[in-house]
Amino acid sequence: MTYETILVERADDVTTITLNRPQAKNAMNPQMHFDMCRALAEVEADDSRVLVITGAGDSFCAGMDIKEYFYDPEGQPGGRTAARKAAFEWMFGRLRILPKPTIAAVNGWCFGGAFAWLAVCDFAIASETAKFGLSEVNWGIIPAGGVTKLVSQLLAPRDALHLIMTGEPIGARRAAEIRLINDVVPSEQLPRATLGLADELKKKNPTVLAYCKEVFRVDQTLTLEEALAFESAKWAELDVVSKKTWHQGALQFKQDRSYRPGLESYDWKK
Ligand code: V55
Repeated sequence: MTYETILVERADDVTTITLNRPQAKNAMNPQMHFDMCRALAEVEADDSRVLVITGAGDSFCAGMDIKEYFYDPEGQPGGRTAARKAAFEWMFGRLRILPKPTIAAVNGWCFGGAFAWLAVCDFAIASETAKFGLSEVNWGIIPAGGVTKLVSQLLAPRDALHLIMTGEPIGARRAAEIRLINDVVPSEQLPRATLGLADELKKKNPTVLAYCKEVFRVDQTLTLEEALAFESAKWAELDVVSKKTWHQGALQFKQDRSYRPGLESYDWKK
């Protein structure tokens, strides 16, 4: 499938979506939201194991396109409604709950609205040249579209409010320090580091990974009492769906001695 504003490639069971408006620092215009909706629907349905999202050129994603997403639609009937619906659909209706691991490979500038979907990716690895900032306050809006909420969930309050209220950009090292990202690597190593993590994830049972991710997400808003019940229920559901795949894990350890559970994965394909 080809798109106007993004590139979608598939290699070794890893789908890579590259935001491809480098002349606009990969700012998200309405067309990009429509393209991302379709692309993520495709990734959801295909049998790729890991999704990577990155940017073309020297930018990861400069946020919502100020002219095409915010300003131009002001006078039009419906305004931003259609584009905003599409943006929320791909970020929160699809990417956030995608039943496979997602990695943001932050290759450069990452601003404003990009934080909304950076925050809902499972992992983020950045090039040491990447810069992150909540630029909203710098031009007279608040971080909306879930950005304030998600940043406040991801970061400590002091760090979140500093980004939100100063609009001051931070480097990748600082971003790793405040745990906005998992790791920072030299630019030329970003693809290798990203695919290295993807390879680790590909060794795990994909069904189990999907349940890990869902339970982690849903647990956030539950009481301990509810979470204990939910985790037991989801484990029981996984046992049905996976036909107790963990019995293989137990036998390969105790009987075959073919792997060490603390250090590596059982062979879930057996
Ligand atoms: C922003 C982001 C949005 C949006 C409106 O903070 C404003 C910027 C992620 O979507 O719809």
